[in-house]
Amino acid sequence: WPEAWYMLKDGDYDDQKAENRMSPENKPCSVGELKKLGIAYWKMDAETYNYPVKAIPWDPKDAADPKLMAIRDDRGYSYADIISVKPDLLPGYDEKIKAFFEEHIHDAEEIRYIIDGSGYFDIRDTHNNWIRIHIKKGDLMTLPEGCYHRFTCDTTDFIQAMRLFIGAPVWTPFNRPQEQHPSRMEYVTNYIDNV
Ligand code: KMT
Ligand code: NI
Repeated sequence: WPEAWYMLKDGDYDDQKAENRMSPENKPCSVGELKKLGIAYWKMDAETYNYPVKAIPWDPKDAADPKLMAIRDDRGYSYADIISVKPDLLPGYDEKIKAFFEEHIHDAEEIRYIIDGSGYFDIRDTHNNWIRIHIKKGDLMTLPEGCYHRFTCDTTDFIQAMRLFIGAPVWTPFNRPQEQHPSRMEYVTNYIDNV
């Protein structure tokens, strides 16, 4: 699992790409806590298998990695493409990085397999605190539908991720507040109220 920690409150840090750990003492977030919030994780072999970065959308049936194919079949993923987030690779980098960092939900699972680089996914715990998850090459992570989250590059300013999806991809973010959104209500029922 990736390293995760509770982060400083918004307004108490200047740089979204910094670790922004609690101080003076780091407050780690355990794998158990992440699982309770609905996060799923697989460690993948991103060294052996290479993916066609330019071919977008790319069909996950072309995956040579048997572990990836098993996850795809088990969870019904039928679409994949690759996004490169880097100032000179992603058109409109500054605006996109800003949009990724707006707190939002989706009406579907968010599935990211990091094939190169690293970055941070922040998710809310049950008390509305931010947990910062440092994902890097070889991490495949899913966030459930309706889970408030945001993304930023880290100080390396580079991440390349395979985005998987069930059916035709819809990446629409619904920015907070979304308390009446069916996906949010479902998430609250399953992961917040039930603890
Ligand atoms: C997202 O949904 O925030 C992204 O796709 C960001 C890049 S993937 C690590
Ligand atoms: Ni998202």
